[in-house]
Amino acid sequence: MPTPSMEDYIEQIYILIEDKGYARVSDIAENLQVHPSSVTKMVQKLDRDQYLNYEKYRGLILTPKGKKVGKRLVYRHELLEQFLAIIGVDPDIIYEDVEGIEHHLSWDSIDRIGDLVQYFEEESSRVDDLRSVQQKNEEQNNETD
Ligand SMILES: [Mn+2]
Repeated sequence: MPTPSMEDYIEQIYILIEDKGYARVSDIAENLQVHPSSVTKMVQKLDRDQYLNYEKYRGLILTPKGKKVGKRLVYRHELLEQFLAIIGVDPDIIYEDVEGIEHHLSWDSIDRIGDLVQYFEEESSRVDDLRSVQQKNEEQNNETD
């Protein structure tokens, strides 16, 4: 797994606070599979950049700026999971794939993917049409194997 980015930290902190009401350094470290000292370092940087307020022994809270960014990052992650599910990606690899691509897309691309997800959700026959294309391709691949 590559080193988690600043965005991964903000995303995880946002999720932890949503779920439990607080985000501990040890929980962040576990979720991101990094050493607690890396978390402390990043949390100090995020504090300097005004995404959160961190006080040793008292924990951390997101600033309005941190909350806004966290919310957007979680939305982006969930949207990309929905997108990959709609286009038929194996559920077992969706999470890892989203982790791999989410930081590399512009917000323009994210919004256009949002349009596409909406397009499929508004009419479920559109998903069925896509599945029949996929089935045809699979049959062709089997023939040429
Ligand atoms: Mn993510």
